[in-house]
Amino acid sequence: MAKRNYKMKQGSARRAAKSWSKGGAYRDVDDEFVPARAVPIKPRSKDLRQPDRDDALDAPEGRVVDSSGRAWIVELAADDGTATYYECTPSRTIVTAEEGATLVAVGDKVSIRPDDDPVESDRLPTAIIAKVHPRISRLSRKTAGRYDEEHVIASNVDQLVVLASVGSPWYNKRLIDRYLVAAHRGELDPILVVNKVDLVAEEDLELIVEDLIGYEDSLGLPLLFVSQLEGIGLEELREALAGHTSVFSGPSGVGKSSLINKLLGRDIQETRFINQRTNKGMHTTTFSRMFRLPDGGFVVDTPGIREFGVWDVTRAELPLCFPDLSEVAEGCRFNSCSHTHEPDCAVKAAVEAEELDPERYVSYLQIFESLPE
Ligand SMILES: Nc1nc2c(ncn2[C@@H]2O[C@H](COP(=O)(O)OP(=O)(O)O)[C@@H](O)[C@H]2O)c(=O)[nH]1
Ligand SMILES: [Mg+2]
Ligand SMILES: [Zn+2]
Repeated sequence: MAKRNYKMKQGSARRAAKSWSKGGAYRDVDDEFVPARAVPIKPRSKDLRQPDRDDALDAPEGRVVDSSGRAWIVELAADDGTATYYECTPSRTIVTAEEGATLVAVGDKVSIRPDDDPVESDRLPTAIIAKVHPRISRLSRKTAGRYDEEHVIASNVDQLVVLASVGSPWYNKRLIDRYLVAAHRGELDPILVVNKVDLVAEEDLELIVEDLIGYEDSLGLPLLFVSQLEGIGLEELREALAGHTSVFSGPSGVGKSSLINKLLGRDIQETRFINQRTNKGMHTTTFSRMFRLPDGGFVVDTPGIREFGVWDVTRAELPLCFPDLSEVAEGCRFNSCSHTHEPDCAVKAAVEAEELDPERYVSYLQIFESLPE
């Protein structure tokens, strides 16, 4: 389990709710449709992945900062603080320890072999990705659709910003709890950020804080209420992100890209790299991209997801991904209690006694059902 190295800010959510100023009328938002299609990224033949071979040793090492599912941008950082960017494709004989997972993901450390062809001034130099270095941490989900594969949304990040909003769309605790399982599984420290507080009246916001405060009180999660639009809570968010590499995830329309714009002080929708060769939309919100924060640290913007299937957790492991639940579970009659049908289940008793949040238990049951027996 990942170390909790963030500063606990008890009561910060309540303070944010109080400091919120009145006046935000409901605004129409263009809740753009982002397909949940996760492209399973494979070399032409899976057999060509090579876990051991290491002739990529001399190749320069960089980090994937941009993924379109077809091409990847790799940043090579020089000692003097400058960086060179390459447009890359994976080698057919790529070296990677990963099987059945996204081949190259944003955040991956990779070794690349720059191509020899002369660089044209109006496009990035090209290179081949020879090796993907082992992933230290990851945000993964079950690939949507017909593929039973791991979709790596971002790798080698240390913090997961679970972004939700209070209207257009409304937050969904089932989804939040799925993210927390993924954070636990992927060795990430989660923080819960609730955006668009300008959309609700003050008294409603108090109810919302009441509804979500358990994440801070029982789970020790940093919980921040912000409004990108009105600039509320952004200082606290900056503080929580400084020095970390954080992936922003959440449904389409919660404000991931606009918040990142605010944090960077520029418009990330603008094309960062011009892809003259394919002339395809390399840089719409359907892709993940990593940015350097002005105060140190990095953030990853990701496409909106519509489904978040928990990846690589067994039914037996699931209670461990619910620390509040597993704490109570010590009192169950059976060690192997699944907390679903067994007699003398301390978890069910705690839910009935309202010592454990019934909603967390609902999430547990729902994820439990979604996992293979
Ligand atoms: N009212 C309100 N709207 C916001 C706020 N933040 C973002 N939005 C709007 O929400 C919509 C979706 O934002 P976007 O950043 O594209 O969301 P993403 O899909 O999560 O990247 C846009 O129309 C934004 O203007 C906010 O704090 N308050
Ligand atoms: Mg976006
Ligand atoms: Zn039990």
